[in-house]
Amino acid sequence: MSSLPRLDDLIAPTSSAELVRWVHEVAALTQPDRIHWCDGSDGEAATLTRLLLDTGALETLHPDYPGCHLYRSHPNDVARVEHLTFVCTRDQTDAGPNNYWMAPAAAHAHMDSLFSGCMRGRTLYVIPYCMGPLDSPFSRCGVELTDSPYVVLNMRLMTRMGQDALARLEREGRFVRGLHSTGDLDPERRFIMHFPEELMIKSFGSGYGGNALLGKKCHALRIASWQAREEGWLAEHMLLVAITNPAGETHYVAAAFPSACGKTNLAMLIPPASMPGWTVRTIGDDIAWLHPGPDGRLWAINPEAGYFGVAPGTNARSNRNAHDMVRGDTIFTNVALTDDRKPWWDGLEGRPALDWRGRPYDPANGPAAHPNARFTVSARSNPVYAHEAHHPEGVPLSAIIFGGRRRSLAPLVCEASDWTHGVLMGASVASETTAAATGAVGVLRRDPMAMKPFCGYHFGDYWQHWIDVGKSLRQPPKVFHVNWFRQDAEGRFLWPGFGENLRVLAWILDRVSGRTDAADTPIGRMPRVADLPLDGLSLDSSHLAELLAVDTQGWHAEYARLREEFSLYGDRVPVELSQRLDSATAKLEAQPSQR
Ligand code: OXD
Ligand code: MN
Repeated sequence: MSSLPRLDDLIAPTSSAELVRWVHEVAALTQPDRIHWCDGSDGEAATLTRLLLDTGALETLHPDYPGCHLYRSHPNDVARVEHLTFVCTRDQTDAGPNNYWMAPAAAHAHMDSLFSGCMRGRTLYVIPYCMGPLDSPFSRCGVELTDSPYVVLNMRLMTRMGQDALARLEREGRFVRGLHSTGDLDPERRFIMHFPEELMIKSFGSGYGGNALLGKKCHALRIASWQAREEGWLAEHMLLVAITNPAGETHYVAAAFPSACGKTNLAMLIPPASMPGWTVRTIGDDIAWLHPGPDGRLWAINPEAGYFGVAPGTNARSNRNAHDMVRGDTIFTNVALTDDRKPWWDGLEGRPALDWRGRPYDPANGPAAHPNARFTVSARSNPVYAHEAHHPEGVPLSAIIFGGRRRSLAPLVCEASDWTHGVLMGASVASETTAAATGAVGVLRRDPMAMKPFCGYHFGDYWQHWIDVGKSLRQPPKVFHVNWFRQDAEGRFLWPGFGENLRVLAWILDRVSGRTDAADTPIGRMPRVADLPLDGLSLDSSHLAELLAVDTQGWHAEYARLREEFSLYGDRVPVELSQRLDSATAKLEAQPSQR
């Protein structure tokens, strides 16, 4: 039975007939009491915040945190759900073994049955948004329809949302459609479905960021990666930084690490005191869209406008910029509280009084803040936000860095001999799992280009696309692999990480500028100890040797595992990539065993 919409809800503030038609179609299916077209204004945000405070969904914090609020999600809804995330292509093979697949017709039918009537008693919010600067030819618009005011407030911090985005969308006509409802948060009725051929997303049953803020992973990675392949560019799970050396030379670097491996920390890195004259500024901390430019270089934009960062571990020592940034206008999700209502998580001073579920803190119940507790904050609050983030043409990349969280084997840094070798390095990224997704933590899993949960199509085709993009570049960025997470036998980290990572970045930039040599090894080019700028850092020389060693036997086993994993992708694995793996193995064989 269809209820009559209110008259003012039918008066849509847009000239896009397609958008109006879709909103009415969704309203007929989901039966909301009201439709609200978001304009992105401060007044709108204040009204929604008040609404959520009144219902108790948001809570105010200590006055030292002006404009900040606490949100507690349902305890069963605290992370991305990869096993419930689908890519629904007409031909199953296009989604690849790296995605769960369902036939589009069956997926639509299933999702529509879940959405049927699900917004009764609720408001349907229409969120027009633009991923990327409003005036960039590389930006893409989308519209999220959701029944969650929390999602609206987060999307306002994370994207360019509201009237200006709507105006661009009306000019362009094309937009990604995302339909979202928190439903009843029943994990049995939770699905995140992507229809790349229709530029459509349907997400039901979760309010958690990666599942519900559809501009982020769903649009800017899964759908965008598909569009990018059709159009000759790359949508990647990468941070973007501007690094300026003491001579005033600025380089732009993109880096791909799996979730919760410190992308936000690297993007906001504070140079160590012993490296005066260096500055690092953030362009983005999670997603980069890369386009071959007319000059033969690779140009990058950050499609996002805010950060959805992991809170635990963020403190004045690990990331003072982020620590300062979340002192105002921030939404905290699933953090603990001190007795004077300050947000708290592991790594901060003070003591938790209430845990992330609002219970009096009791260590028997586990950590006080959820390990995947988050902050959502506008990039404008970042003290080192780079003005280049607004450049419509993006920034030209000098280097691309891949990395993972690996306690053994992968050295501190290694340079690819050329682009295709770089693609092999990217395809071999592996990392120990973290709390950003549901499932076991600390298990090594292969995460090619850090895109395992986010690539919207077959990995074999994706690697081919990477190789093809490289061929279109006359000055491709140099490609590197880093590992900040090596441990000794007792589980102690061998490398201090955080700000000290700039030493590795400095070597990388020296390589880019041809200022330093590197040693050829069977796995790539590596610095000799004397090449790394280590002044002011006291590091055990045996640790350094360990960090830069090549464990020939270990790499043999690694390449054998990689060959096995490539075989999962069948004949779509590019021949050039397999050949590179063969030649990498042959190089190891020519090398006397080091262990
Ligand atoms: C994220 C993630 O939230 O990668 O950025 O999980
Ligand atoms: Mn991420």
